[in-house]
Amino acid sequence: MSPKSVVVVSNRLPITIEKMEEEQWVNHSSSGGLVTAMGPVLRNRGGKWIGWLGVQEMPDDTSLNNLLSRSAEELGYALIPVNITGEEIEKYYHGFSNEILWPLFHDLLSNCNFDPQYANAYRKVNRKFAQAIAKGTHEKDYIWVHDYLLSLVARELRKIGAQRQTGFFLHTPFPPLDIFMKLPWRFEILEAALEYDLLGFQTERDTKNFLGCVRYLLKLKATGRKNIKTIVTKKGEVHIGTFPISIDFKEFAKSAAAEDVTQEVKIIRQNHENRHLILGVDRLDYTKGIPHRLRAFAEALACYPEMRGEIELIQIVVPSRVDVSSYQDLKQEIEALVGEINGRYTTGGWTPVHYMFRSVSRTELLAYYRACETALITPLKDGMNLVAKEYCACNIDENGVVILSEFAGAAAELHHGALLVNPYDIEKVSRSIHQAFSMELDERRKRMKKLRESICRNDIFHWVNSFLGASVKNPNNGPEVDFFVPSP
Ligand code: GDG
Repeated sequence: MSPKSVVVVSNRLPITIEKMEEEQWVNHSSSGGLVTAMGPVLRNRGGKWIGWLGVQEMPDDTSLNNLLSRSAEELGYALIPVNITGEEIEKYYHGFSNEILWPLFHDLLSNCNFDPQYANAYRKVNRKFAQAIAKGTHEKDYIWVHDYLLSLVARELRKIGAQRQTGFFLHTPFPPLDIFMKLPWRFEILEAALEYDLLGFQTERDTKNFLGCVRYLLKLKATGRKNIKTIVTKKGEVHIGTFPISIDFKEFAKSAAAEDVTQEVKIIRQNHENRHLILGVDRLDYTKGIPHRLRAFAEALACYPEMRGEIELIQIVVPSRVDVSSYQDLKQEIEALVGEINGRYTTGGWTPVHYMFRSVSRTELLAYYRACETALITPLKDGMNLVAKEYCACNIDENGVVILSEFAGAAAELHHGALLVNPYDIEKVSRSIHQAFSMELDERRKRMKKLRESICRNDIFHWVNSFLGASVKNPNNGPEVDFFVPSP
């Protein structure tokens, strides 16, 4: 009998590919937290990753095979691509996933476009993922599916008669009943979710929201232990738990202390001598609350004149979905606000907002984390927000302040050390900016130490181990291999 291995399924594979001259395809490995965390679970243990390559034009068979075997060799596990057509990307990815589920799950109902055409494409692509799983994995493999784009995969697996043990982790928040009720496909999404064997959410609030929807809409009650609940459906048992995602804390702390980052920190400090630097880093997305943050920063300059000439906001916005018109509108709104603030307050030698619309290298990002006295992280809603955790891990001098939205998943863990704010409350955010600016070193240290200790304890390896650990609570359920990952 084949051994049980872990198979990760996500919309995107952990590599990106690009066509060079002479029709040659090249691959680059991605280096996100999930890829780092899953490496030790998959590598040399028969592990596999299933996902889309991110290109509409697929390489021909020979180039594709070469590319995948080269990548598999580098990563130490197999890659199985799912082919998605241009029209499917429009309707499944941009449509159902990003015009319906993404805004709905972030409580932003007015951003939803409930176009009925999108639902079929979503089902069809989830079916394609199920087919790739059925074809590319063993019956005894453990299938770990990620995120809102693939909520129907377990149901599709059953429909095509493929028996697999499955787990699902939702990286976004799960909305409260009042919001979820508005989804025209609410029963289908909930019922399909209950076809997984284990469902994981970022925070207790998300888990409670999900259980509340199941209780009200499907009349099913959860029972069981404190941290893992069980729901019995016609199909069997589903386990539900909270597993807050994290980062490779030690790796971030180590890289932040490295020479290249230290040099970069010096340059940033020289360019902003004697200033209190406040950092914002976000993908261009309306959930991140960038305009609200800029208004709060302007309010702080208006209310606390002693901070003028002393504080500077460095706002990095990473381009994302720039071909979507609402995202272009958001970019224009941000740029108009930056222009207004700078136009109003700039003096010779002092510019209040430094705005970058591009992604920065990892070295640069870590240097900004280290160089800035305060992180201003104010999403309107966020599954977790890894920037908050990365900022703390890189704050090796332990003197930074985190101002954090109470609607970021990270607030559940970081509320003891961070200054929590409601991002819609411009006055409160502005007061918190002033509080961070005036905070004594002793208090900053006390708060930052707490934050760092907690993130170090609950790192990404802890997250993987708790999810996979919960999947084996039932011995017939989870992977048999010794998959536990030691924190390096
Ligand atoms: C989803 C959920 C949840 C950002 N700019 C640059 C850069 N980054 C990296 C950061 C961080 C990541 O991107 C962003 O992570 P977030 O957690 O903030 O947000 P989402 O992308 O929205 O992710 C979220 C997450 O899934 C995990 O479950 O926390 O709530 O929405 O790692 O470092 N990296 C580099 N240059 C940049 O300019 N190199």
